[in-house]
Amino acid sequence: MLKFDVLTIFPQMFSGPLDESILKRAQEEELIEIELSNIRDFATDKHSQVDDYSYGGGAGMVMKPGPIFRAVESVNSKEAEVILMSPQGRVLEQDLVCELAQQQHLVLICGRYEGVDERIREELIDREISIGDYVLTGGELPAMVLIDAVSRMIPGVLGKEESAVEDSFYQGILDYPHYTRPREYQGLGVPEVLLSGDHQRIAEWRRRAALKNTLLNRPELLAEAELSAEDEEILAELKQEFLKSVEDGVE
Ligand code: 4HQ
Repeated sequence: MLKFDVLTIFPQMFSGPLDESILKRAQEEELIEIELSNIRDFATDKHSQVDDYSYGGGAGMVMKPGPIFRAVESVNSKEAEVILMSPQGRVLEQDLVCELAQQQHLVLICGRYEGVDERIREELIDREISIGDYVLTGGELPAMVLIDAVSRMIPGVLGKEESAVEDSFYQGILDYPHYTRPREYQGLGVPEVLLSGDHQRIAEWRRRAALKNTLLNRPELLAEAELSAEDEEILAELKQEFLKSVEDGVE
């Protein structure tokens, strides 16, 4: 069981995305637990203030240390990893997702405004994670993205039909194309091999298609991917085919 504690001033944002489909079932089956705490509940003044002006001036509002320190203390757990969602963090990729899925307790802090008081970072945060190089209005959507990606790596969360072993990035390459019924749609067919029932040939076609997809769309992934000697051969062939098609002026 992996517990997520989420600290946010907008806990209502989380109902919806986490309460449908796979994550709903994962919570019902107690494979994961998601507890939302409102940082505002840990404010002590009569206006329940959670932000204040930036020292130095002119830089917008900053989240005050007090409410967040007390919110973290309230979920206190010695083994918990305390994570701040922030564009300054390590970018979330599948290897980090798998590492987080090994943990027992993750505390996710969602900042708003210009960010959090630096003393929160110095004293409370074990790691900072970004979901990508763009600026959002708060850490709530990043926390939901992290919870979704991490939860689906926990054994039992995905059924065998949707197993994580098969999907994109599992071996560091992109997915192969998928087809379903009808067999012909608006004159467009399905590759014959997929209808053949020959599982060996189907597996070979899919591997080749996944490698081609990666070579054409995200070639930089291939340097880090887990590739077999056979994969390397297929890639060499695909590059040859590509060079030939350029010479012939096809692409
Ligand atoms: N923000 N990945 C600013 C992000 C972000 C991201 C979160 C915006 C925190 C204060 N977080 N706040 N990208 O853009 O994680």
